[in-house]
Amino acid sequence: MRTQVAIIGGGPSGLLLSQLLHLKGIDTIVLERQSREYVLCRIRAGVLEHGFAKLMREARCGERMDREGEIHDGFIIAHGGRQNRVDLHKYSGGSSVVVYGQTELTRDLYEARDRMNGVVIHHAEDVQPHDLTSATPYVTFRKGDEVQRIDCDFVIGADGFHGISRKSIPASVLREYEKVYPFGWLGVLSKTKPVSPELIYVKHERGFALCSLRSQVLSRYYIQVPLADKVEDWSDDGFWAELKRRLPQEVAERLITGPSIEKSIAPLRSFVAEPMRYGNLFLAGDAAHIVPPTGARGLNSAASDIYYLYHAMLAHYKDGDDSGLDNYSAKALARVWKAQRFSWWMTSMLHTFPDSIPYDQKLQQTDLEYLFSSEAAQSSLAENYVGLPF
Ligand code: RFL
Ligand code: PHB
Repeated sequence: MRTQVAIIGGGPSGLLLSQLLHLKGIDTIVLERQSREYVLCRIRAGVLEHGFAKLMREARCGERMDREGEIHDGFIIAHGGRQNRVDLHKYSGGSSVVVYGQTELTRDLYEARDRMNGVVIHHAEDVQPHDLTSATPYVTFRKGDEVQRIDCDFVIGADGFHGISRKSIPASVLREYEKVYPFGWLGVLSKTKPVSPELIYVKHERGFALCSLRSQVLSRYYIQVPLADKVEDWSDDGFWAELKRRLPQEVAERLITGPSIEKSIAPLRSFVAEPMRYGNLFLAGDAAHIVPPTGARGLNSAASDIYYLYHAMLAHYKDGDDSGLDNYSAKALARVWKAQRFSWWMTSMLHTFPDSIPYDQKLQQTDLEYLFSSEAAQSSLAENYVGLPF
């Protein structure tokens, strides 16, 4: 097989790039290890920044998002018996975010790829890129008993944090920066009316909690749990009881509970791999960087990588201009590190750290007091939450 751009990973990053390039006449093949059903069962992000929504529309995948997604102009931070609203619209110069699930967005991308006869190969095992520093790279994979080969101009590593693309960059070239947090998030999805029309981030001494949503009939809640906890340790009743303990009383009183339709634990981690290019391999999304979900930046950072890559590929194929490809890593990383900083800050301010000393706790309180006493601080939060410009 031959294609112009071989994309490893059929998550949102890989599919979005494939779709955007296809619309400009650039040929791609996407290799995905899992089945489509498996990819669509992973419940992850819920908050999309404005720039991402725009990119979805450009990819002609924005119709359902615009119909069913909710525009949010603000969110609440509950702390120390108070509930403060962050007015995103006011403090970001009129911007907002879209609440629309990653699952739905990925489904829209798959459907668009189907409509255009895009090639997505599922159950691709043992995917391996080769000759990445040559002008003729290729990717091999096994489907059933048969080993196949795709010759290409470029390989895109969009295969998430546990993928193989990053690992094909030699250790002498790759630098990795990592911070592991001593807790995870236990998330529950339930077919219940959300407790609040806007997201509520809760700082509580028993641990962080988040009330989020997917629609007016589908709620998503999270609580901070110790790293050692297993999903099996948490019954639905146990989860709701703990969530209620952490919510402000009047919010807990109106919380509607129900059976969980999904329950999972995600450990919190910050990670960046540099550079994001090696020869003709380009990393994008979680393959190159991950953040703790507190700032809702993960998928949004993937989107800006895809935006830069898409334009770099266009310039290469249409104008013979390689400057975008040459600058890709530096440009993407500059924005990635800002998302890292913001996610680390939100995480540090809102979680309970098992090893914190009273001094640290005072600083956390002061951070929040300063935030809600300073318009400049709220502007900084809002500007980062709605997404820095691409
Ligand atoms: P993905 O989604 O991990 O997709 C990678 C795909 O590659 C496949 N793959 C392989 N394919 C072939 N060969 C191999 N060897 C392969 N290895 C892996 C995988 O099967 C998979 O299908 O990465 P991508 O596309 O870069 O997308 C990144 C996002 O998924 C991620 O950043 C977000 O979900 C993070 N995130 C959030 N981001 C936001 O912007 N806003 C949010 O509100 C938000 N909330 C969240 C989140 C992540 C969470 N978890 C579970 C970590 C909430 C949570 C709880
Ligand atoms: C979610 O709805 O899954 C969600 C929302 C905001 C976050 C993280 C996750 O910061």
